[in-house]
Amino acid sequence: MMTGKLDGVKWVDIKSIPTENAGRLQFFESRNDIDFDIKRIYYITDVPKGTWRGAHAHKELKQLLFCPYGSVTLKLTDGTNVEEFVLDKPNKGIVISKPTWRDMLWNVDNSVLCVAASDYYDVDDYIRDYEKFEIFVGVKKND
Ligand code: T46
Repeated sequence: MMTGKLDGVKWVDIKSIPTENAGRLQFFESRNDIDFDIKRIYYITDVPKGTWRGAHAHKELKQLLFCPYGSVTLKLTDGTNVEEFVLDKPNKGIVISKPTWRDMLWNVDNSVLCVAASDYYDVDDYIRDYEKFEIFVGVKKND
């Protein structure tokens, strides 16, 4: 997997251990595994295959996104470069730490998208207009 086109976006290996009785256990910790403190966890469920969500960016929020069940494609752009990341393993996550426009596609019914976020919910941190995002990141002039 190659990353690098998008500044502030990177794959993270989530620690995953086999457990004695059955199965595997995954875990991560603030600071030890990801470079921000987690203030909020949310997760998206009950979404049919083929659904797009997202269409926004965050001004300040940092997030670790992962999909412990199913498959979700993240289509990300910084306003210039576009990259797609498929989240389909419980031990693979994407950290987004700079303003990045995101669209998410559900590839499998009922895939669970989980997010560990650096801050509480703040409606003012969202940019939901693509042109305003381009101005915010400086790829377009505000005229
Ligand atoms: C993101 C992607 C990956 C809350 O009230 N509290 C919360 O913590 C969150 C995350 C959402 N909401 C409300 C706001 C909306 O009325 O839940 C509703 C659905 O949120 P939204 O349309 O933003 O959902 P997505 O799937 O487009 O985006 C979500 C997150 O909002 C966003 O931060 O990065 O997942």
